[in-house]
Amino acid sequence: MSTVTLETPTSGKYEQPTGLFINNEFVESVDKKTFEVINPTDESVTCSVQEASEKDVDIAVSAARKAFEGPWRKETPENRGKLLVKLADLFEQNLDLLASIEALDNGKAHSMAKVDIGMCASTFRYYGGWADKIEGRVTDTGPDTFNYIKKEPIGVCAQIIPWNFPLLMFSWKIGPAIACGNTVIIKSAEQTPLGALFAAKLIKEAGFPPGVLNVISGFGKTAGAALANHMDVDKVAFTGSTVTGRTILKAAASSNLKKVTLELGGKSPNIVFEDADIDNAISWVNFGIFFNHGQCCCAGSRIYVQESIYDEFIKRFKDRASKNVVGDPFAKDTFQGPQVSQLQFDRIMNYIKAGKEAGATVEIGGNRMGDKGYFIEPTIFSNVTEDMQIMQEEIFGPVCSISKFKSKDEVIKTANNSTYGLAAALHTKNLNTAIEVSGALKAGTVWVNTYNTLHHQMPFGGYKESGIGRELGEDALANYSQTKTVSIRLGDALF
Ligand code: TXE
Repeated sequence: MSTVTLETPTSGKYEQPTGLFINNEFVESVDKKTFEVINPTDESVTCSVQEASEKDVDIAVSAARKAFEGPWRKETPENRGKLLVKLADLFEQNLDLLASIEALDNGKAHSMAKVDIGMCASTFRYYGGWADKIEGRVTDTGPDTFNYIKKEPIGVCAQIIPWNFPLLMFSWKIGPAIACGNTVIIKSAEQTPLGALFAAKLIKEAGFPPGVLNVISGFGKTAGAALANHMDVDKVAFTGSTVTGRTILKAAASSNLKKVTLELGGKSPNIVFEDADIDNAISWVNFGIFFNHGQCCCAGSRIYVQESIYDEFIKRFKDRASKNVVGDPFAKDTFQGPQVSQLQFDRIMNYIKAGKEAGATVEIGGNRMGDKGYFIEPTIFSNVTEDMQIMQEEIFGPVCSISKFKSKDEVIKTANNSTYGLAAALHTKNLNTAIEVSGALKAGTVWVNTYNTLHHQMPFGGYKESGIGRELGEDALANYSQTKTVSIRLGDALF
């Protein structure tokens, strides 16, 4: 039940599930409430999906609890791994369709969405491989005791994800949670529920037992808050804004002290030294800010260029960014599609206005594109000062600020002058500069002569107000397991 026939230019007609996926079934919400999904390219209504309320969250949590305390607990690690590998295979088999759904729902270029889906498959397969390699240890405290320390799952995990990489975030969350033996209720973002619902169909096809992975659509203030406040949820993982991250941390603190991991915003510096390969640097600076329409938590939105190459750099960067093809996500050459929603569009346009009013110079862009869909021109500001709003706050759109610096010490200080610490990058041919500056930057990821090149084997997460915990790589397993110490007394009674 609860499906609708949709059509995309790249994949033709397909059946899109619209229900809440609980206990391996697509069901209506208890209140039979739905909400509309808007296509950001033309602002039309794509379809309506079921909206989870607190009551639906309760049902999903009890399904996940029942599965966790029941058959899932007895499942072998090897079988958990096989299920994730099967899901990876199904993502690959449906790669084009899943990418089409992402392009329809989020507005991202179909060609880029295909890369996302490939990365989802890699993530599932990687964590499938980890499932039977999670090991404890034996610790010798003397002949009278035998001690072992083991890793156990945390239990029922709520996962709240954003709209900028709907399915990639889905895979980053689910992969390690399942590898470690937890059960999950994942809530997609209200702007982009379609990919997760289609993936739910694949979860069933892969053979996951009922209740292990539950997928719900709904709003943050209702379904999201219900998950964060729930007394029977053992852990909440969240990716989104720093403001909402704080709300979730407070909800955990005032309910059952559930474990919390947060992947939040950023205002990442991208530094170009005078000895950099300039063509290479321009490519990565352009990709660093304009990839995914600037809707990346790690977007390189503060660009610092050493003064001797500043004039040449800015001229060539403008030229490069002006060639980014903005338009229909389904067109072959499109690099940048529309922003995800009216709300995000308005927020970005307000930041552009604030930049202009503060006296920054618009080098290129600064306007809406067309009169339908949430398209914004790639925008570069120069003549900026550190105290400007556009230099301090996360814009989350195709907007960057560029300024010049004199020395290494000066740029390290300026780059670190942010409450965020998610990512940073530098471009140089000098190995000493690369190592020294990457050591000095206060960020969870530092890229050298590259940008936005994430990999499922490499941990990702924030310093400072950019988050708590790490996703991806082996590190993510720590977010989804807890340590049990077992001490067996072998000697005589002590007391
Ligand atoms: O984020 P929210 P929004 C940043 C970016 C963007 C801004 C606002 O700067 O402009 O956040 O975007 C759920 N309890 N990022 O409003 O509110 C919500 O339903 C529980 C950075 O979309 O953080 C959605 O599923 N959940 C970022 C998710 O949180 C709540 C990605 C994200 O929404 C909730 C997205 C609540 N009270 C935005 N309120 C990144 N780090 O990649 C909302 N949600």
